[in-house]
Amino acid sequence: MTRSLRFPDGFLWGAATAAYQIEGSPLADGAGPSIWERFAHTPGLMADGDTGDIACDHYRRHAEDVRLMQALGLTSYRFSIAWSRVLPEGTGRVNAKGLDFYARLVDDLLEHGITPNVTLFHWDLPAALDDRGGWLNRDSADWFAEYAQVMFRALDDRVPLWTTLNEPWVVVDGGYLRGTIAPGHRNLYEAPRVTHNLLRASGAAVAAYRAEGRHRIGVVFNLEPKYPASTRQEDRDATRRAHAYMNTQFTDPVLRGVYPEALAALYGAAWPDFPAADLECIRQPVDFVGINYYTRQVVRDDPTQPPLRAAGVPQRQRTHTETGWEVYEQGLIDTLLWFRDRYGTVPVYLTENGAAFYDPPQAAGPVVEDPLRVDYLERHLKTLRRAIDAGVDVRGYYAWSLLDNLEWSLGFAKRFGLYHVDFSTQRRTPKRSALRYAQIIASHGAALDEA
Ligand code: PNW
Repeated sequence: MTRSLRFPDGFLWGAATAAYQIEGSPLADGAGPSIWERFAHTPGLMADGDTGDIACDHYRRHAEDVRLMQALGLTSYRFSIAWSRVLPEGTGRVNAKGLDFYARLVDDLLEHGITPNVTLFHWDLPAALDDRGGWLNRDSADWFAEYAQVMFRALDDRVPLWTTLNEPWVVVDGGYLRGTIAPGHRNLYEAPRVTHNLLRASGAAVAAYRAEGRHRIGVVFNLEPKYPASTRQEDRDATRRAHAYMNTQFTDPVLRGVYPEALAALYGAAWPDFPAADLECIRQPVDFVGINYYTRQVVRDDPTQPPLRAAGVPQRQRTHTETGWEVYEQGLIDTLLWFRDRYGTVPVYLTENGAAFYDPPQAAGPVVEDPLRVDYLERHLKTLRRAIDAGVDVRGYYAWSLLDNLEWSLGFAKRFGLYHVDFSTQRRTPKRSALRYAQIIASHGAALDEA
């Protein structure tokens, strides 16, 4: 007899998006520009010259998109607020029209029985704040707390789940070390300072929430398990360094109040002496942690590369996505068990999981066939169910993403959506994975048994 894969009662079935990736109309109704507006309009930085000027036109089609969520049977939707729609200069004056867009979206979600899960920062820093040093300025923690407070006061009566930051590692690594995303810096000295100010900002927002929020707040990390390419000591050491850089650089200070020791050696002379009191602010207890899981990395020591540039060893025999990520669902349970063992029983949401695959264009067909994404979804949900059986307190799952969208500097060519978007007509078409996810949701996971 097969054990039923039904998920626990109250488990949230979601999909996720981010403001700049889907909304379009980035300057509408009095919004200020963000660093993504600037980055995307700097020639040569975006694949195919793509921008978020229109994206999925969600700013104007949000009602239609909520109906797509309803068709899936979603019980939760994770989205982000564009800070500069609400505070065009980043601090100070509030733009009522910007706030209003999100208030209407929240109301619409609630009317459809969908729990909003709101991310305050998914990478689109107001450009006005970048002009003041952005995340390199220690004042950024106060700016963020001020903005967070505006949002709490406007929406906490209707929003039960808040997250401060999405994936600080990607901001630090892509935005300040490698320059692949906004603001496009390449500076080893900036990276650890940005880590620190992002985490201080998150802590300050959590503290503000404790003062006046009535629900729950957490932070979202992208975690990627690291496995040594061999049993050689050099490979094991390189694996530990890669893990400290990508994972515990963020989770340890927030959940234990310390930076991993390995960081000082990794950053070398760029590692600053942070005031000890900052760690107390960073360590504000959170109500939950969001984990974004996509893939793993197999690490081999490479003495010819700087320590933060460790490239993974390709696993050629296995399936990879269009962004070059190995499909490795075992890494999800490994990560969740590691997280629970290291940090204890803090509730977890899987706030992103998904895959870019090439979806063959199907002229006017009712469904886009995406067998690889169906397989990815089923593998990861089954593995998530095993983690819950093993005692990890996982409260919900969010597929990345509801819609094909702007995959940051990779543009529109990398499609992660459950719904296909034709970017010339804005027509949305369900992919097979959307229909499969709807079945799984309707059966509360039991339909996974047949897969
Ligand atoms: C996440 N990595 O980004 C983001 O939260 C989404 O906005 C994005 O569209 C999605 O994943 C797909 O890429 C990541 O290099 C970017 O490990 C890079 C990494 C992880 C997550």
